[in-house]
Amino acid sequence: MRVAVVGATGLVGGVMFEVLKEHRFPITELLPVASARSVGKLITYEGKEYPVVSMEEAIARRPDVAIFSAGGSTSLEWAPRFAEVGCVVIDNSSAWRMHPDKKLVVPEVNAAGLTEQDLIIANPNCSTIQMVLALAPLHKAFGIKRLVISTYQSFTGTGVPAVQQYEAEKRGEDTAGTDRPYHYPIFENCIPQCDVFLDNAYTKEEMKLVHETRKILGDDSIAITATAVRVPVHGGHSESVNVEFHRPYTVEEVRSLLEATPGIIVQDDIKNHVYPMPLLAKHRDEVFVGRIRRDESIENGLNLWIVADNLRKGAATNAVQIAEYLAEKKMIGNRVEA
Ligand code: 2RA
Repeated sequence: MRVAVVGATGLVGGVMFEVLKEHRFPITELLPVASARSVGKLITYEGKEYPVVSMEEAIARRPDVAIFSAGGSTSLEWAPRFAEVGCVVIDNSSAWRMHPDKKLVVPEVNAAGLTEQDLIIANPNCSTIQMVLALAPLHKAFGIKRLVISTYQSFTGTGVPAVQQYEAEKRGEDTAGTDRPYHYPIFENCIPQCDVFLDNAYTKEEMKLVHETRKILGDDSIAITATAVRVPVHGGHSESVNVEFHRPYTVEEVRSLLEATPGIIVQDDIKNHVYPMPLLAKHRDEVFVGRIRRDESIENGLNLWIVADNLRKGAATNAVQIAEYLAEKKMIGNRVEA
């Protein structure tokens, strides 16, 4: 399979190569793609060096699949041009997620809806992916009426600049006045702002959780409110999720449904201090769920604690799993070369 990785020199791009290798994705030709300033740089993949190429060069090679992690504006401009040559684009940016004609996919939840006509497929936001993977079976069983979400998001979600800000502050440097991504220090701090504020006083990150969750679960009636917080943590995003169901449930039913869900690992044994933490989720592809308990303050209420590596299942792994699904269904990689 001829595979393009667009945004090859970014944080997610680097993890993408790790995941492709670990999953033994069938690559016959690898096309690392990045901005003009990176063209010619060498990317090592499975012991072989590949030069970073331009968008135009990658398109000319007519890849079977292109996995984008290059930001929304780049994806809006270039994803259609890859699609024009029959390449399936899996895009990590927010550019196409809410587009009415584009599918927003967490493979374990809704890959079955994909068809050969889907040439641009949107990867959901990291904090959405880990949450809907856990909520999908519960929504099916008990019907979700309302969600109250608090996220604790790794600074790695903001990419290399945020890692550089964190590391500088950890060394004791004052980053005030530098071109840092956050308004305030992130080291030994929590910042209640992920992305920019909108007119409704929520951030883009918080509204992604609202809109994307409804689209993936296929239910616009779900009432959702969210607070997204940036935290000085490396290994992943954590989420406290309060759920109100339409129908009665038992904690045992919830635990069984989660344990039966591919991609979910239940870590829930409070007597032995067993619960999910970014420390344990880092470099893992799974979503970890714990602190499963009834919310006694409302009827049919449930509290969950959900943790995942935001660069893996929150981005690279989910995208590779979409590509694996497409390959398995022979929706990519079956092109006869002219
Ligand atoms: C973040 N989910 O964590 C966003 C983008 N990766 O900043």
